Amino acid sequence: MGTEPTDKTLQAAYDLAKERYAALGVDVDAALARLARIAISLHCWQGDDVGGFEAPGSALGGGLAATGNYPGKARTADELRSDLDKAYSLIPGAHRLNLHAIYAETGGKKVDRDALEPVHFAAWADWAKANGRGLDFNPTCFSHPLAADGFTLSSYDEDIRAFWVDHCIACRKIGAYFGETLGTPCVTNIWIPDGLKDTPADRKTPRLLLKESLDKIFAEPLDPQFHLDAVEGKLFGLGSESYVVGSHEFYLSYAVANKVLLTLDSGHFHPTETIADKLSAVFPFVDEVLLHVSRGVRWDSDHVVSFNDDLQAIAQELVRGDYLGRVHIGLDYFDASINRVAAWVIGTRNALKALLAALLEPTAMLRKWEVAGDYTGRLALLEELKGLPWGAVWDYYCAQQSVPVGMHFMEDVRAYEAVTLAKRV
Ligand code: RNT
Ligand code: ZN
Repeated sequence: MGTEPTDKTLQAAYDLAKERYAALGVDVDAALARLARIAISLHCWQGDDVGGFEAPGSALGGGLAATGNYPGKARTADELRSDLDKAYSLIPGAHRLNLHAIYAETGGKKVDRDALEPVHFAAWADWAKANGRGLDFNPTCFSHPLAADGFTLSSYDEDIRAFWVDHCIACRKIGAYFGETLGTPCVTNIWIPDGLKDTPADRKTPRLLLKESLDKIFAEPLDPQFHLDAVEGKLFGLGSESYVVGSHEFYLSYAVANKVLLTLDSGHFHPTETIADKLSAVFPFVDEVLLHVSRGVRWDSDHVVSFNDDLQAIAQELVRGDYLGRVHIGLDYFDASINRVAAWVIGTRNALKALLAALLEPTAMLRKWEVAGDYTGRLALLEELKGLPWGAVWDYYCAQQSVPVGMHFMEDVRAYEAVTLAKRV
């Protein structure tokens, strides 16, 4: 891993990088100041493979799968918070936490999901407040007996629908409590697994039922200062290969018609589709977007976020379109085959690196050449930019934010694994 670069070498590399960017008219200090204001919502569920604390060993449903059995997964909320604290300490900037309803703390009492209340999340809110973190939230419409046949809000069974409507209403109240307690709006995101393995005879009725359920859930307006609603579609899941009730077009239309946020999960589209291209297409019609930054690999939509072309294109669109003020950036992946704390750290640092690289782009120059029809110049510059020393800027930013520079975060991860995770057997 080498030795930690000295402040002097970091500073020297940064100064050289600044000069290179200044030659293109890019203000590096301003880019770092902007980056420091971006809060990414870390997904709590990477810490325990989307298990939650309802019942020990409860099976993951809804066509989601976390493969691998790396030792040390969090078994309690205290362990999960401890793991999160470790992860945040290795990520530059101030970030949020995205919770799921199955992470309620009910003190050993069985509380079904339609009866959840803010008090069951008080410890999370206290922890968030003490650490200056915002919270986001999600109803958990899977891994439950009433979701066992694959249908929740769009079920033909009225009682099943009512149960999940009540759960989502309970979750909005919990989200509003987070927003009021922490003074930053909580985004509560609805994703349901509803769909069919094989070709349906009726695509229409479940979608009408879903619309009806959503209308009931959102009937009570909540103050956007504290609470925002979002809806997330998907192309297919395990067991819903042929039909997903809550498809992209369904929720895009719902979000536009009902003024809720649209969630775009980068793993939820055809492999050659990118959500980068969708941002400028939906922003004229929706006020705000929630991103689930993820990475699809063949059948899976939830690999650890990698610094790949897709991620960079998303970050570029956010910066070029000046959308950072209208987007809530969340992560969504679950890898159980590697150290789970490292998975958070690597994915979040990658998302931040991509945002930094985008903030360092000479956007005005690129646009000028494009408008003038100089596509050759545009290509030449875009390719040159890939080799510019943004890494020196990133290293400097990590040091400035008092987090490990480069691979040194792995020393902390390994020490935490040896001292804490290894004892969880
Ligand atoms: C599933 C959706 C959803 C979940 C989380 C756990 O395909 O992406 O966001 O990953 O709710
Ligand atoms: Zn998602």
